Amino acid sequence: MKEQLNGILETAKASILAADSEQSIEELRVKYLGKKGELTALLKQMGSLSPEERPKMGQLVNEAKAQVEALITDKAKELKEKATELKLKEETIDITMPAKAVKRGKLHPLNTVLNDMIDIFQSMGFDVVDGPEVETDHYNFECLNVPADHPARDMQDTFYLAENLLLRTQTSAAQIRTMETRKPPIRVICPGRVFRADEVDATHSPVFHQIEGLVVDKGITLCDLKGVLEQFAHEIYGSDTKVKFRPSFFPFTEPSVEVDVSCSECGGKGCRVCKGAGWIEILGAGMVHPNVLRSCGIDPEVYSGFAFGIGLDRLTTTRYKISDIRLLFENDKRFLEQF
Ligand code: 2U9
Repeated sequence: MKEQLNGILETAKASILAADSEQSIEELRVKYLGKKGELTALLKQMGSLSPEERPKMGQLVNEAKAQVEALITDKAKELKEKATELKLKEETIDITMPAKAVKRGKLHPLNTVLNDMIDIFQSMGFDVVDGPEVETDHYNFECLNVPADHPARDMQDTFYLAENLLLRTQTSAAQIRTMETRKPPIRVICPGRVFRADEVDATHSPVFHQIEGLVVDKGITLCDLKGVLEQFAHEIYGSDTKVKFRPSFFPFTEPSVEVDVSCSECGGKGCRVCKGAGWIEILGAGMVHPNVLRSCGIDPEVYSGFAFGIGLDRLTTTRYKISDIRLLFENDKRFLEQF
C-alpha cells in the first residue's frame, strides 16, 4: 500500500505541476481528494491492514493528502493570477490612440442675428419676455384693438385650434400679458415664433420669427420711438445708414410708421437687393393705441407708449444675402455649415 501511495503521490505532483487551466486543477482536486478520489480510496482500504500498520499508514495517507491539497491550492492561485494578468493585458486601452474628433455645432443664423438684436435692446434697458405660442383670441386680437369683424384679421389668416384658440400671429400677446402683470415703466422685447396661413415661397413662410418691442411710461412720445429705432438701425447696419420713417397703419398703434434703411449693398443707388428702390423696409412701429393701453388696465390719459415689430427672418436673409427664406427652415447641413 505504501508503494501504491508513493505512486499516486508522484503522478499527482506531476499532473498538478503540468496543469494549465483553472478547470484542469479543479478536475485534479476531484481526482485525488474528492469523495471518490484516489487518496480517499486508499483510506477506505485501511481495513485490510494489521492494527499496528493502520495508524502509521493512516498518518502517511493524511500527510500525502495535505501535501496534494497544498500543491493544488498554490497552483490554483498561480493559474488564477495568470488568467487575471492575461485578461488585463487583453483589455488594455491604448491611450495613445487619437480620440474621435468632437463635432462642434454652431448657432443657426437666425439665432446669431437674434442674439445681436437682444444685445442692442438690452443695452438700451429692455428686458426679454417670452409667451405661449398657442394664444386665445382675446390676447392675440381683442386686446390689440382688432375686434372680430376687423379686416386686419383677414390679413393675418390664422391657424385656429378651437373657436377661441389659435397659433399666435404676432408676439404682441406676450407684451399684453406683461402690461397686465407689470406696472409702467415697461421696456420689453419679445422674440418668438409666429404663425400665419401664408403660401410658401422664397419670401414667405407660414412659420416665421418676430421681435416685438414695447415701451410704456409717462411722457413717452414719437421722439423716443425715433431715437430708439434709429439707434437700433445704426447698430445693425452701420452708423452712416440713413433711416426713413413713412406713415402707415396698424390697428394697435396710432400714429403708425414703417421704417426703411438705405440699402447697405448699393448705398441707396438701387440694386438687385433693394429691387431698385435704394431703401429696404425693416420694421413697423407706432404709438400704442389708447384702446390697447385701456384693455390692459393702463390709463392712456396718464401713460403713453410706443411699440415696434421686426421680422427676424427678413433681417437674417438680407444680412447674409440668403436668396430663399425656406433655406432657414430646412436644416440642410450644407447650408448651415456656411455660417
Ligand atoms: C403691443 C401693442 C402694439 C407691434 C407692432 C408692427 C407695428 C409691425 C410687423 C413687422 C414685420 C410684423 O413680422 S412682421 O411681418 N410688425 O409692423 N408691430 S407695431 O405693436 C404692438 C405690440 C405690442 C402691446
